[in-house]
Amino acid sequence: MSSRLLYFWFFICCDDSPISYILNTTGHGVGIREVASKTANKMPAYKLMYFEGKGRAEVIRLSFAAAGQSFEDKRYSIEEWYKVKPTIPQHQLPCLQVDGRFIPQSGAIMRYIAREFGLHGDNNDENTRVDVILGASDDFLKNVMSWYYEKDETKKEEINKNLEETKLPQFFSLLESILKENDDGDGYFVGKKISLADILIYDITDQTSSVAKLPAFPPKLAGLIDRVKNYSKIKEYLAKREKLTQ
Ligand SMILES: N[C@@H](CCC(=O)N[C@@H](CS)C(=O)NCC(=O)O)C(=O)O
Repeated sequence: MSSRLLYFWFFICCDDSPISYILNTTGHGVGIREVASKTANKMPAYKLMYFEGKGRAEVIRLSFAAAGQSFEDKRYSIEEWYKVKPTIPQHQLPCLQVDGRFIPQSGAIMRYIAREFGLHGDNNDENTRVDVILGASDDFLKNVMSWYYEKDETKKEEINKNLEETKLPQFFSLLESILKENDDGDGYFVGKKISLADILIYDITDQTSSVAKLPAFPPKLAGLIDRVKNYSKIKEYLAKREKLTQ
């Protein structure tokens, strides 16, 4: 397997539980509100732990970038990882440390950051719209995951064909119709500003393009992808990230 694929993904949104927990080092749950109140008067120190590569961490890095929030971007080598793994809650990455407390699960982390920095919509309807897009993305990503984990080359090719000819066009057309419901598709997925939904869709199309030939974007989706890439803080981040393994 190429190193490009070794670090490929994934993702995402596996956290369907209604409550996300911040864990302390011994793994006990601590409610998000408790942490928020403890840190209300100062900006917490963020440390995102993952591997070299985009994978499940990139949407979180992009969200920090969009928010203009600095964070420590800790990238473990495989050797380093096996040394620290027993100390990390749930023994998987990504994991975010917020003032020393741990948040495991990429879905929980991305939502936590989005809520902290106004990237999860401004009211219940908008929060829900973001969640609908996260859910649809999760459904789509199952196809990519099945390709990723398939060992039989013939079956892998079939999955890839199905991805390129059916699943990707279906996903893009769904996104196009959701986009059109807001500002006639000429703005963002939700409300009047960028949100986690836009950032995630940009990241999924970017990462999927390294394993499948993407069909042409429908017009409104093409515009959205362009807006995200050119969102000034994201543009700045993208200009610096080419060192990442893809
Ligand atoms: N549901 C978890 C899955 C995390 C996961 O599978 N992480 C992989 C990397 S993408 C990992 O930590 N692999 C190393 C290991 O399990 O030792 C999430 O979304 O964060």
